[in-house]
Amino acid sequence: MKISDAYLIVTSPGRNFVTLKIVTKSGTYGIGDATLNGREMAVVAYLEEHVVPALIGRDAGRIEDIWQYLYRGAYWRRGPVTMAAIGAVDMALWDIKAKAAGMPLYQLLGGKSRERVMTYAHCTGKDIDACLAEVDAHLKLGYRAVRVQTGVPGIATTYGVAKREGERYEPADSELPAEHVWSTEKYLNHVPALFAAVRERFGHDIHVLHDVHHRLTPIEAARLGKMVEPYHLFWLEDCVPAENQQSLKLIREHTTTPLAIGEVFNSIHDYRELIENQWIDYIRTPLTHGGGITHLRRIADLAALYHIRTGFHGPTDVSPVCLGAAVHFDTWVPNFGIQEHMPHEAITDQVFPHDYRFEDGHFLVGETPGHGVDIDEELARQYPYKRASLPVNRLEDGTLWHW
Ligand code: CS2
Ligand code: MG
Repeated sequence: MKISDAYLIVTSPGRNFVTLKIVTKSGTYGIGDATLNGREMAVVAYLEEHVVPALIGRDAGRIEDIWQYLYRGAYWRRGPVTMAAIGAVDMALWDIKAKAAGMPLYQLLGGKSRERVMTYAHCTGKDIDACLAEVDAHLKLGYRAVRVQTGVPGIATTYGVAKREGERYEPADSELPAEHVWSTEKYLNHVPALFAAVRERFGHDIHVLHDVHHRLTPIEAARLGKMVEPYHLFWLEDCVPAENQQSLKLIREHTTTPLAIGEVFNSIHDYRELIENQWIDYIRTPLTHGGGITHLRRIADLAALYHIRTGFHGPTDVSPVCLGAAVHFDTWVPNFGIQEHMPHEAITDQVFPHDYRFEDGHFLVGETPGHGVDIDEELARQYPYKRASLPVNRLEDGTLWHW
């Protein structure tokens, strides 16, 4: 299974995606997602300049050795660009190995631990009523878990809420970062009423999630966690930036609201203190950004020792390739929690044909050998890359804040 070719496909069917294709001498190929939202071309350059030339001629079956070669061997370790590049290689190699074995990927990982993968949907609205209507619509689609976000009175733009009716809040559409305004005070005064309204209208049987997008200080996050305890969230996500892992200790000491973190993490070392001290409940890193299946498996196994479960990031900037591989991982991993599901646009799904299915609020894994996702390269060529940026965030006085 010698690697004879490897190349990048950059396409923008609705938004930018970077895909690595690795081809072996026998003709068997695998694909991996290398998309890093707003930094796509940095990963392309890393792969094309430093990784692809070193892959040619290697045995595609030596997944572990190639992972170590790209991680330890590189001297410059970790970071989102490096780990997304390694993640794409790893995903493509697991795809090749599973195809060569004639098995769907989940079989190679150890087989099914469950029949279906619970997902959560995004429900956002400019105000509480609009958000409740979204929850209603998603429950009718079969979802059992909903992430709720609303506009905050007095703030023009809020994370998770689209600018105009009928629009998605993602993708980032401006070439340079748009500027958003944030007020922690206004947000904290408003947000508990959202959860109260959801519980009052829909009762206590559904799972309710919320994303703070790193905007609070530890003591503010502790206050929020405590205030919303009566509404028993499934999780409170990214309530603080976690460069300082000890922040989560402070929050944990004040509240029983479950905490999820890690969509911007890329290494087991970003999690180590959080996991070993049981300061969190869910790990969020998607396969692409965390160095692929090989590395995420290690993080999930460490987490399992401490009753911590997976809740992988699955917004539209995680391509169907990563999502498809995640559905296999989720089907196997013993300490699965939930999978984020933000449906891709129809044209994205056409460029990336796949065999995972969505039914009744759950993903169902496919039986095609490999991870079950392919790329239509001819169609992909019709959607050229366009530079796009995520926004930045400022406080009302102009101070640059966390986005
Ligand atoms: C979000 C993402 O899905 C989530 O939880 O935090 O939409 C995030 O903003 C984007 O993936 C950034 O690339
Ligand atoms: Mg998030």
